[in-house]
Amino acid sequence: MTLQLISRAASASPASAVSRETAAVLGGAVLGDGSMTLPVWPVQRIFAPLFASTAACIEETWLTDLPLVSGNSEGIIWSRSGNLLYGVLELDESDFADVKTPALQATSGEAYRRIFRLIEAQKLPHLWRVWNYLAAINQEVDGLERYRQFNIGRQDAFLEFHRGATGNVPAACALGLAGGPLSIAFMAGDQPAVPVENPRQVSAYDYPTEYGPRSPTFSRAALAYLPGQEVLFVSGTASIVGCQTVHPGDAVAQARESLANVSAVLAEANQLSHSPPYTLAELSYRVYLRHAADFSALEPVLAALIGQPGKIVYVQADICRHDLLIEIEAFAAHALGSD
Ligand code: 3EB
Repeated sequence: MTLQLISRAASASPASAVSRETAAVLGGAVLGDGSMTLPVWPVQRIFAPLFASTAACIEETWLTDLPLVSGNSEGIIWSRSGNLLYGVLELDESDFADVKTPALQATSGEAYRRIFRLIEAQKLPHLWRVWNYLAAINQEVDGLERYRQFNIGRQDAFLEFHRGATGNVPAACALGLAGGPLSIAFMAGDQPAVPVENPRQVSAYDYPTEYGPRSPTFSRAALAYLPGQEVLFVSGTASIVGCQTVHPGDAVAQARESLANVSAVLAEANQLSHSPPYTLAELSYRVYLRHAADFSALEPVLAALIGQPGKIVYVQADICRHDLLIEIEAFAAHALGSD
């Protein structure tokens, strides 16, 4: 079985909708101004300005070569192919407001509980990769930043489902958008992914409480296995060394530090991998920039360091610490030998 990530400009015209290879698409995301026709497969809508793109929207799709089974349960639109499941869930915080719990905390807890119920029912209980988007991520509400509220709900759900909140946790990203619901996309499988950490960074699940009452629940990367293929998900990676933000106010220095962290994660992944070494040049990237004005300075720096500008999608989004200006995530897949 193979899983492949394809990025392309998407247009609003119905013609492009017709030409899509629907049968092979497990799911994906559309990024941009939302003007395109929505596809029929599970799609995460990421309404955010794009850079370096002549298109108003970009479509990222996960293609597979096995038959698909699709469903809608727990409010999750999902599709599975072999022992791989991709799902998307959007929850409005206003539907989960209660007097005791901040709405976002209640909503993130509910979202993850639904995800765990679905993947356990589908007997694909191992979460490999999660993509989290929420409005106003850095805004303080009732004395706590919303990202930190999100973290409480997420960790509660992991613990409630006896998954533990350290060690074997999925690769992830968590970004802020201008508005919209809590949006979570995820990939799950029948086998646990192999978590990868970064020796330059404290594991996020071990962050001290100065970064929030509950730690974020994610690993720095995950290696996961399909029949005949190894896939590598590199989590959102930022300018953090140890547990501290470095180079505050300097987007170019943060970009270099973030890529140094991606390189360190690749080196760790390569120790664990069953395939030839992963390189920066082969990865497909999503790069999130807090400030649109930083793009023209950052783009040549990243293009030079990565060497594959065609495989980078640039998106404007808020990062989960107010002093972080950039976050970089990546994906690659390698064929496995028959041994
Ligand atoms: C960091 O390293 C930056 O909360 O799921 C990166 C990737 C970050 C995932 C998450 C947060 C998350 O702490 C932020």
